[in-house]
Amino acid sequence: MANLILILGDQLTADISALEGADPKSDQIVMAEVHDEASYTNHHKKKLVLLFSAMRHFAQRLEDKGWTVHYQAYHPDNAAQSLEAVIASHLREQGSERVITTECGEWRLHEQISQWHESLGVPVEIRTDTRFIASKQEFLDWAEGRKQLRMEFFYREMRRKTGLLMTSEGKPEGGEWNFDADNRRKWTGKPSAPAPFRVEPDPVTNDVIELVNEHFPDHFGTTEDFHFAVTSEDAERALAHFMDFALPCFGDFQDAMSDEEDWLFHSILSPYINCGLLDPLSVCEAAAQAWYAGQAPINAVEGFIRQILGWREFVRGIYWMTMPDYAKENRLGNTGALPWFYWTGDTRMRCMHKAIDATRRNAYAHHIQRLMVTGNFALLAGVKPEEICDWYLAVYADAYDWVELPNVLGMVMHADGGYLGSKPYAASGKYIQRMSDHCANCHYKVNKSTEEDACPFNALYWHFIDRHRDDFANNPRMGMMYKNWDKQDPDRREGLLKRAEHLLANLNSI
Ligand code: FAD
Ligand code: DLZ
Repeated sequence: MANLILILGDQLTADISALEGADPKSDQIVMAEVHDEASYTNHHKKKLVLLFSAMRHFAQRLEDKGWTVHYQAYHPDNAAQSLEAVIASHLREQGSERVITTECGEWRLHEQISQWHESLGVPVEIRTDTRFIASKQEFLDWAEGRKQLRMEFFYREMRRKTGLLMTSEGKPEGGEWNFDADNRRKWTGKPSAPAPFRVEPDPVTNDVIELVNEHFPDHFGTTEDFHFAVTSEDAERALAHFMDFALPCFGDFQDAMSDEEDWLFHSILSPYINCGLLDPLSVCEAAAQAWYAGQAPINAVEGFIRQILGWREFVRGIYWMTMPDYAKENRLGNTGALPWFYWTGDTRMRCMHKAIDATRRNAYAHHIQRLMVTGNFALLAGVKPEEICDWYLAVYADAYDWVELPNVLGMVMHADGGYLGSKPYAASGKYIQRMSDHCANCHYKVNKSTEEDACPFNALYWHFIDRHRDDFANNPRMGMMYKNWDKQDPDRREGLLKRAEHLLANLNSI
């Protein structure tokens, strides 16, 4: 029986489950650049280049291996502008009897594909995505009956399951499960941060850059200086580059931010892991190997592995356990609009400007910029979860709903009631000062609170604490904050609230 095998833009993995047992002599593959996928959000131009170029290279690879690949390159005049329309037209042409695909990552498209057997009139086999370390069912089984779902405990299960950083007696290597306490150093320029791994665009990528500039001019960001890997070989080289030059310092400076350096000691691997060019488990194994070989310390290796084995798997589990209702959550009742400077970087707050500008140029900002700068500001400013989620989905090369949504709606906005953290990651300017050198170059003064040139994070922080007393005063991890707030001089409290009200009324001109 001839099958039509659909491979999506984030399924660029040679052993993707949709290809299991397939026969290159009879089965045919479909891959398509389509308007519907390219424009369901205002994808960063570099993300479009990455995906379209990686898809083209992957299709070529399959053809070289003897597969017939029907590849649709993007054109606004293509008759088929959705994946369903592409599949429908191939079914008509080839007369295939069945469609096979691997489950897709996002609820939106998953819902559509789940209905295809009816609309297309042929069986559609949707296979498990085996690239994740925990299946959806495994996560549900783990979650069942637990009062609280905490990443740390799920992570330990994943360590046991994979044996990563585990002794032969079943104990965590280094004697601890988690070395985060060692991972909070500020970076003051030493040791110097490695240059990020670069691949110069080949002719395929250059064609895509031209296409994106021509047909997606209004999308966020720029294609300039595109240097992402677009093949699995180059993504493997990016992994090796990280292991050699950044992993040893990854832990120490994991939470640091710099006015000068966009990438610090982060891996910049998420764009590749998420679209299938790198396998998450192999990445973790490579990191563990670096520790056993004495090339990186335990705090770095454990911290790195936890991000993938713990956080990445955990957010995916939460997403599929709670969707579609999850996307509508807004437990803090936020109604604020997203300030326009999120799209321009045009703000006098140095840390916000730096994070947004890096995002515009690179389609990348590291975790602490996302969480404690742009995220923290949206939380304190009471931005509607939907608006800030749309922004995060648009602006990063690694953004897909399944991973972006829990991180933003849950971790940043605390809009889900606390799956991603037992308290909100709200912080004043002091945190940013402690972890970065931005404040020294800022128009605003981090040591001031109520004056016109006081760091906006300060008054907004206390306003957040004050206005959410009912939500958090009984949270044991927040009690100290309320004590601090209550014991401040009433005039000072009033001054802080007034300053915050002024900021909230004038967010676009901060
Ligand atoms: P590193 O710091 O080198 O970490 C290693 C790897 O761990 C990453 O490549 C990634 O695969 C994984 N990882 C780390 N933290 C997380 C996390 N919280 N959730 C899931 N995986 C994690 N990650 C995405 O892949 N896509 C997103 O759309 C995304 N949106 C985010 C939005 C917000 C508000 C926040 C706070 C975090 C978001 N993250 C997202 C998680 C994290 O910030 C990125 O994975 C990380 O910055 C990618 O850069 P890196 O590869 O250099 O990561
Ligand atoms: C993100 C994306 C983009 C921009 N374009 C395409 C595309 O043209 N064709 C395709 O098959 N996939 C694309 N993708 C990835 C899909 O949107 C992705 O499979 C879903 O977001 C599910 O994770």
